[in-house]
Amino acid sequence: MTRGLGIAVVCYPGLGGSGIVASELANGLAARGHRVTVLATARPARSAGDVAFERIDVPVSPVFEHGPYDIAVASHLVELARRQAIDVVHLHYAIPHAASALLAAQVLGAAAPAMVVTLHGTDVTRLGAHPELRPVTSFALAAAAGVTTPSRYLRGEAAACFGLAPERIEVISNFVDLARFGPPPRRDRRLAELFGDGDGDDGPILFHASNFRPIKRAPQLLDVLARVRAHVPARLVLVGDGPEHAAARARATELGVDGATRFLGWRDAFDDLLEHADGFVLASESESFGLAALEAMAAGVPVYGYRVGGLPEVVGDAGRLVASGDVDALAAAIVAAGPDRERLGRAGRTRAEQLFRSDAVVAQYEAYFRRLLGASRAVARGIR
Ligand code: GMT
Repeated sequence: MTRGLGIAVVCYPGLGGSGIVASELANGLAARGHRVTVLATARPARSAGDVAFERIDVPVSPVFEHGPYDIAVASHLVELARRQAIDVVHLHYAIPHAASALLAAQVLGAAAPAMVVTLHGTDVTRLGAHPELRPVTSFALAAAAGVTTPSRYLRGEAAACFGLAPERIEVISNFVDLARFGPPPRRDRRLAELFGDGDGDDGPILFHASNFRPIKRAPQLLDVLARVRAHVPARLVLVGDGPEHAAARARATELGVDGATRFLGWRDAFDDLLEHADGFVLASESESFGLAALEAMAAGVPVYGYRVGGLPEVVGDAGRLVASGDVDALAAAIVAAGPDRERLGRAGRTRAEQLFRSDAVVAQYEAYFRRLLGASRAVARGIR
């Protein structure tokens, strides 16, 4: 019988997809018998209570403006690896985690665990090329035992940005909990009730969930809604919070679609609402993957957005993607696809089941870790 691995997972616990993927992966690996410890500045929302968690405590001092997070992560890893058997450290989001891993590995020397970095998106596409970040991040990624991306698109971007050979980067897709996100036994009018008319039936209700960062272009969703409403009396429910939340609300007022929108703010869970929507809409300028789109697909909800980044790899035939920034085309696609809602929704669920099952992807990570460990042991024994 193969022994369970000691795995440390480092991630951001905040509102982003990288923290969701990291914590759900940690849960899945623990369920497969591995000893998993999650390290973050707070316990991530979806981290299971029975997975070990250690808080990274970044010192504060009037001497420095920003706490030395990167050194705190490295030091915590060193201390953890000395205290318990760790085979693999899996770091989510390269900045600054790749550099922290390199530092920890240097301190630990020959006893260092295998360092694996999963690139998630803006750590490549927005921050990766920053001159204050790229030299060290490229060096640290080259030194890591393994590097993964959730899409082929991001692998290409990462290889170009950090000068890595594409074959050094393993594509392992994100995944979805098919039990948590699924079509409801019977769709009901709970979204319409948010507008105070649960008995009415006057047009599709669209859904959006994000962290409202500028890259999501959330205000543009209201422009899309206004254009769709020129044809059908659609409405839009938005979940989440972030820097452009206020701008999106203001855009709804400017366009006179206040009454057709509901901003629900941040919620830990929204699957009970999403599954009753007629479509999931996003206007992102870039998405390495689009985890929220996958969750909608698993719930049997068609996805409408722009043909950017890794979204086409994820969405396939489960929705409609149009040229980036073409608000008219996106609105037209939503209107035209309306009668196809059930078929597109079924295609999304099938695609999620076939390509993005959590058990299959967790097993893929496990096999990847074992392969890296096998290779490093072979090198240590002088076997090529
Ligand atoms: O890169 C980011 O903006 C942050 C990151 C996150 O933590 O939300 O999002 C990225 O990682 C997700 C999980 O892998 C992907 O589903 C998102 O598409 C990706 N965001 C971008 O590429 C903008």
